[in-house]
Amino acid sequence: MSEKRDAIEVADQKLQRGDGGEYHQIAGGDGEVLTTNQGVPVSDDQNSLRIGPRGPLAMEDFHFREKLFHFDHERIPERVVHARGMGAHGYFETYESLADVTRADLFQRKGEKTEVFARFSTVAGNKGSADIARDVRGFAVKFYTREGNWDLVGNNIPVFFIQDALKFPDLVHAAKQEPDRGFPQAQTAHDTFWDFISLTPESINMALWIMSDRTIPRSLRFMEGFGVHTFRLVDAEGKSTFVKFHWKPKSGMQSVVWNEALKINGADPDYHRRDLWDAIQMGDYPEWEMGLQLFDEAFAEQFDFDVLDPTKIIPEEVLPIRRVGRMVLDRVVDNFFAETEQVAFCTQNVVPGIDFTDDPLLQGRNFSYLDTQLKRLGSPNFHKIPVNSPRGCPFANFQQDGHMRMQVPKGRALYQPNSFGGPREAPRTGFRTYPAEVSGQKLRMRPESFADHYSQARQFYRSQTEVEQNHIVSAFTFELSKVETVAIRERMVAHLLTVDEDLGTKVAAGLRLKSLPNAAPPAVEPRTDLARSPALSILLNGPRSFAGRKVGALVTDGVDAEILAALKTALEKEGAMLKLVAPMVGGVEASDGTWLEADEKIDGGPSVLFDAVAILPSEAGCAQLVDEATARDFVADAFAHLKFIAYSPAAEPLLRKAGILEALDEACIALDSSSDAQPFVEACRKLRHWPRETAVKQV
Ligand code: HDE
Repeated sequence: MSEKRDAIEVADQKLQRGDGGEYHQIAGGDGEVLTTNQGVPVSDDQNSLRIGPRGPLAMEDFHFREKLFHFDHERIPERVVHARGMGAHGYFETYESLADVTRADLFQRKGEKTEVFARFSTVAGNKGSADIARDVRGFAVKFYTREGNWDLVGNNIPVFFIQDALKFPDLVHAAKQEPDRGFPQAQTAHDTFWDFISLTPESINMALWIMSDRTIPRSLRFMEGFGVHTFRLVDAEGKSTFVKFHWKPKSGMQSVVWNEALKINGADPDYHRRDLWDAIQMGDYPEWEMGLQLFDEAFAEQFDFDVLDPTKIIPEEVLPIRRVGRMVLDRVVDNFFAETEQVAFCTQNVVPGIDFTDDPLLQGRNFSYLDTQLKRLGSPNFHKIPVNSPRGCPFANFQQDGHMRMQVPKGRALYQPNSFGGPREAPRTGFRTYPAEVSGQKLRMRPESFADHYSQARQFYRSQTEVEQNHIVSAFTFELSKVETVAIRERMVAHLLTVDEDLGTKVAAGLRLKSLPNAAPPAVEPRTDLARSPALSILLNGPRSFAGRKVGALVTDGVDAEILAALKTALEKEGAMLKLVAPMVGGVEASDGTWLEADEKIDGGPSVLFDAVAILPSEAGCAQLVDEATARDFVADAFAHLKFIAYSPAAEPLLRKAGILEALDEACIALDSSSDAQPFVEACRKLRHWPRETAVKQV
C-alpha cells in the first residue's frame, strides 16, 4: 500500500510546477500544458480527487466532471443514410473558361484552383459497418468558391431508385435493417428491400445498376461519380443550359469480385478508408476529371423519357461529355470527426451560375439536407464549423443568435433596411433564380413522361460485357436467395423478364423457381431498339496501367533477393506498390543475407487485399507454408479471384497443395529470373484474367 502511494506521489511530483515555473510532463508530451476547457492548468490527470486514499470521489473535482461530461456527449447522431464515409481535402482546377455557359465564378478562368472537400460513403450501412458492402457510393463534393459554397452531392451511379422524394423514407426503411430484428446490417440482400423494389417498378433501372460491379468498387479512387439530376448552368446574360455532371477517375474504373468483397470485409472492414488515406499520404493523389453533358430544351425534347426523371441517363454516346476540369485530393483530414463527420453537404448550396431544375427528387432533396444537418449537428450555426464555412469569399448577413453562435456580430442593427450600415443585396451580381416559366394545377401525380421503367434497364444490361452480365445475374441470384418470401423472388424475376428475357430466365434458373412467372406488365411498351452504350461497362473502360495498385508478395526466409528487387523496381516504375507478406511480421532474411521487414503477417494480409500476388518462398520456406491454411488460402483465393499470379519455381508445392498447379493459365507467370518481373507487371495491367472465371465457377 505504502509503496503504491509512493509511486503516485512520484508521478504527482513529475506534474508539479517546477521552480522555474515550467510544468514537467509525463513521457511523450511535447511541452504543452494540459488544461481544462477553461484554460486552467491540470496538475494530475491520472487520479480523481478523493476523500482519503481509498475513499469516495469529491464532487468538487471540476476537472473530473468536465472531462466525463464532455466524453458523455462525444457522439452526435450518425447520418440517417450515408453514415459510413471517408473525406479528404483537395482542389478543383478549371481547364478552360466556361463563360459561354455559366457565370459560376469557379469556371471563369483557365487554371483557376478552388479548394474542395470530398466525402465518399456507403448508403445503407451504419457508421461502423464494413466498407465493401454491395451498395451505392455517395460522392459528395463541397467547392469553396469565391462566390460561396457549391455542394455537388452525387453518387457513383448516374440514376436513382425513385422519382419522387416523398418515397425516400420508404426506400431507406426498406433497405436498412429490418425494424423488428435490427439486422441485416449494410446489405440489401433481405426481404424488405426487394419487397419494396419489386413493388416499385421505377426502381428497376437502378436495381440493374446496383447488381452490377459498380457497387463493389475496388477503391474509392477507381469509381465514377455523377450529379444524377439534370441541373442548370446560367450565363452572365441569364441564358440557361441544362447540365449533367460526371466525375471520371483518372486511374480508370475497377471493382472487386463478389466472393472477394465478402472476404475483404472480414480481413479489413476499413479497406476503402485505408486505401484513400494511404494513397494521399504516399503522394499518389486520387484524381477525377469533371465532365459536363450540356444540352438545351430542344435537345431534351427528342427523348421519350423526361430529362427531369432521375431514373434515366443520357448515354455519353448520344451526348458526349465535355471535360472541364479536374479534382485532386491531396490532403487527408487532421481530424475525422471535426471534418469528415461534421461536414454538412446540402444540395441547396448552389452559387450564381448554377441552378436547379424541377426534377422532383432534387426539389425534395433541397428540403431534406438542410433539415437533417440541424438534427445531426444540433445548431443552425453549423455553417460556422470550419469544414462548412465559406472561405475566400466575403461573408456577411444579419442572422443572429441560435445555439453555438461562434462569431460576435458588431453594430447596432441586425436587420435591413437599416440606417446604421452593414451588408446590402447585390442585385446585379448576387444569386438570381433562373426565371423558368411554370404554370399548372396543383396535383399529386407522375407525368406520362416518367412512365417507362424498363427500356434503359435493358439498355444497361445489353451494354455490359458477357462477364459483367454474368455478374449481374449472379448478384440478383445471390440477393434474392437471401429473400425468404418466395413471392418476392418471383415478383422480382417478373420484372427482370420484362427488362430482358435472358436476364430473367437466368436468374429464375439460379433461384430454381418451380415455374417461370409472367413478365411484369409495363405501364408503357419498353423500347428494345436503344443502342448499346459501351460507356456503361466497367470492363470496357478499365485502366490501361497498373498504377496505384498493389502486389502482395508471399515471402519466406531465403526469398530470391534479386527477383524481389526486380519486381519492386518494375512495380515502382509502373506507379504500383509491392507489399511483403511473411510468416512473421518481423520480416525475413533474403537469399543475399539482407533483412526485409514484412508489411503483413500471412493471416493479416490475405490475397484479397491485393490486386495481384507473387508467391516467392524459398524451397525450405515453401515446405513450411504448405502446412499453413492461410498460405494455401492466399494462393487459392488469388486464383479464384482471377488475379495475376507470379510464382517462383520453389512455390510449386504450395500451388499444388492449393489445388491450382494443374490449372495454371497464362495469367500465372513464372518468375524464373529477374527479367520476368517486367512482363508480369505489364500483364497485371489487365487487372483480372476473366477467361479463368468459368473455370473457377465464380459465376
Ligand atoms: Fe441523399 N441524403 N437523399 N441522395 N445523399 C443524405 O443528408 C435525401 C439522394 C447523397 O457525405 C442526407 O447529410 C433525399 C440522391 C450523398 O455527408 C439526407 C433523397 C443522391 C449523401 C439525404 C436523397 C444522394 C446523402 C443524410 C431523395 C445522389 C451523403 C445525411 C430525394 C445524387 C453526403 C445528410 C455526405 C445524404 C436525403 C437521394 C446523395 C437525409 C430526401 C438521388 C452523397 O438529407
